[in-house]
Amino acid sequence: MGKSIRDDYGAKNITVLEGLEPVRKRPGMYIGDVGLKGLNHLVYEILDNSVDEHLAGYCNNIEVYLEKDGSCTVIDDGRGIPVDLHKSGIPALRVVLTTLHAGGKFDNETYKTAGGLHGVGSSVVNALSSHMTAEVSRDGNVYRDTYERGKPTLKLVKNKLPIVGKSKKTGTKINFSPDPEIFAHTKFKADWIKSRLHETCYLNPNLHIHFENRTLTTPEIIDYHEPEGLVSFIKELNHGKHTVTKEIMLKGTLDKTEVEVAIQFIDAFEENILGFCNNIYTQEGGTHLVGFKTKFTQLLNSYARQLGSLKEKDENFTGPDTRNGMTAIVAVKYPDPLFEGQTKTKLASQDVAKTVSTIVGEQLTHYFDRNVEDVKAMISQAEKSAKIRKAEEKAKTNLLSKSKFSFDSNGKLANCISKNPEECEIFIVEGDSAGGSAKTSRNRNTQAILPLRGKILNVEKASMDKVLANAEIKTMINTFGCGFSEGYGNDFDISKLRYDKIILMTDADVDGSHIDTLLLTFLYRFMPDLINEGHVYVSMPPLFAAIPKNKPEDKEYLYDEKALNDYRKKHKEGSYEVKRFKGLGEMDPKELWETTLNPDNRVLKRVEIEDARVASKVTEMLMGSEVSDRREFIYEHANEAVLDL
Ligand code: 0RA
Repeated sequence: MGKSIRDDYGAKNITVLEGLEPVRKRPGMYIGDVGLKGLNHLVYEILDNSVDEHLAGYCNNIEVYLEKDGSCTVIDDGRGIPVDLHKSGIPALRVVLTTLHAGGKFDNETYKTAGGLHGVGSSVVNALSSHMTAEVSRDGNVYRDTYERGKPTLKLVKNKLPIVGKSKKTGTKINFSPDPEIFAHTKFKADWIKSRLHETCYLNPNLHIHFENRTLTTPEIIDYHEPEGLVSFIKELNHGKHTVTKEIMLKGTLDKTEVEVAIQFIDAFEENILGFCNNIYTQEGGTHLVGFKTKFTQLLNSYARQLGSLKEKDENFTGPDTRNGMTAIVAVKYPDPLFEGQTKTKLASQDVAKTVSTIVGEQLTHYFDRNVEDVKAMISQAEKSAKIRKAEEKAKTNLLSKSKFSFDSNGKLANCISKNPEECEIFIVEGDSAGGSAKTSRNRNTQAILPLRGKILNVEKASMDKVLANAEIKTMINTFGCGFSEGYGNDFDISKLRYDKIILMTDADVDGSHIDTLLLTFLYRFMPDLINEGHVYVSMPPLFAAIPKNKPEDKEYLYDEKALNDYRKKHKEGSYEVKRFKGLGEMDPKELWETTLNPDNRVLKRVEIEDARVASKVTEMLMGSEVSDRREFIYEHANEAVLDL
């Protein structure tokens, strides 16, 4: 197999054949999970192939349709996936879509900067789709192939794909329907997809993406195109915030690595840095961010000394100090990236750190020398941070030294006997009365109960020392065992987590949801990895029990109105009694065990965060001090809760 770039790329460069059975057997291995996140991932996999074709210089327009029938269509105007015969005697298109690792991307020269993660993309999507249709326009013809659950459904005549039309253009069109045998829910999350498309356009200023959500009664149509690239991205991220510097753009290429950085400071105590490698969002960060942060801290400290803001006796600003109020995007394009971490979204290539650091060092020095007022604004942000950091370090030392001796001082926690985190669960229960029932009926060996009295503090609105002084929050931090990370310093260590599942157990009413939201806000801000790594659940207690009058032991628990209606249809009116649970407190210990605690019957919702950036924005919007957008958001999303049965 040649390594040179050839225009007649054809079928020769596509090798390595493996069937798709492993994908259906263990879908999680290939797309992360089979929840909403994995489902949307299917779209990204297909999209990324078209974006790679853009990176290779051949495609400028992509169309994405969420179809009425629940399928998704992605169309691009690239060269079209090759259709000529592969050495196995099968058309290349079919090889690409039915075998793992095929796709031509392992040939580095062909796709100079293809994302390392997404090499297996379209065949994985095919395997997990009940139906897929691929149409390729090439050489004047339109070719088609169709599949069910990854298996071709068309019989080839003389090893050739059917020609279903003529076209002067080239390109690829893929339509697929996620398989309900694999995915519990098959409705794509339009908001996530839209934000991904927008982001893709910010990162690729020459790309146009046309989006239509045809599942709506009035289809939503959006054309994404961001010719100004990262500058516009930064402006969007900081939209509505009080900015204190200009948008700063740094750009350069070194050792085959293309680096682009955008920075702007706002007057707020937050840091928002997004990293990308080859268009892939690196959720877990990595070497590109390390290189950027290290150099930035070093430079700002050196200017602070030059300008006299730091005196000889003063300590340097810490890294987090220098990033107080920073919004930044660090995007690298790099031929052969290495990823690691829990979700393989941490860039590990060592030389990237140095490259980014060199380019940022050169260009930021140039910028700082010419924009002293921006440097001063950054230093003032760092000074505010340093001041608060020192106050909070004190508050934290107090908390930690006290807590060692006064573990759960008010004695509300009923811990479990087992010390093996893998089998332990903790229920955070609303109200002392439900807490009492739960303590009686739980499995003492593996289930811990922590009752909460009243509402917990909204951490989004409170200052750090208030948060750390809050009794419920202190108890949670101490009980979970893994510390926390927030703003300054990071004591969080997930390996110390004492429970595999943290289950929020609140009433199925507005107050209950509010408590859930407050708790989730706390967990999201202080222990985000508990959510990222799937340890946080919300329990779903039933709303009703239907009790047959002549056979009360056949009692059925019904989790929502629909289940009650279904029950009513199936049973004679008057033959049963319906009991409505107004809250957990109304259940006796036996009922609570059967419906909410017993792992064999209970229904849990796993809390997932597809996209930390969206989540952070939403948390801020819902829980912060700004009231305006909240009501609209709540109405818009009220029906979107997803059950993880
Ligand atoms: C392999 C080789 C060539 C193009 C592609 C793959 C290709 C794949 C996808 C997936 C979605 N859209 C795509 N567009 C192109 C090059 C073929 C040639 O040399 O003409």
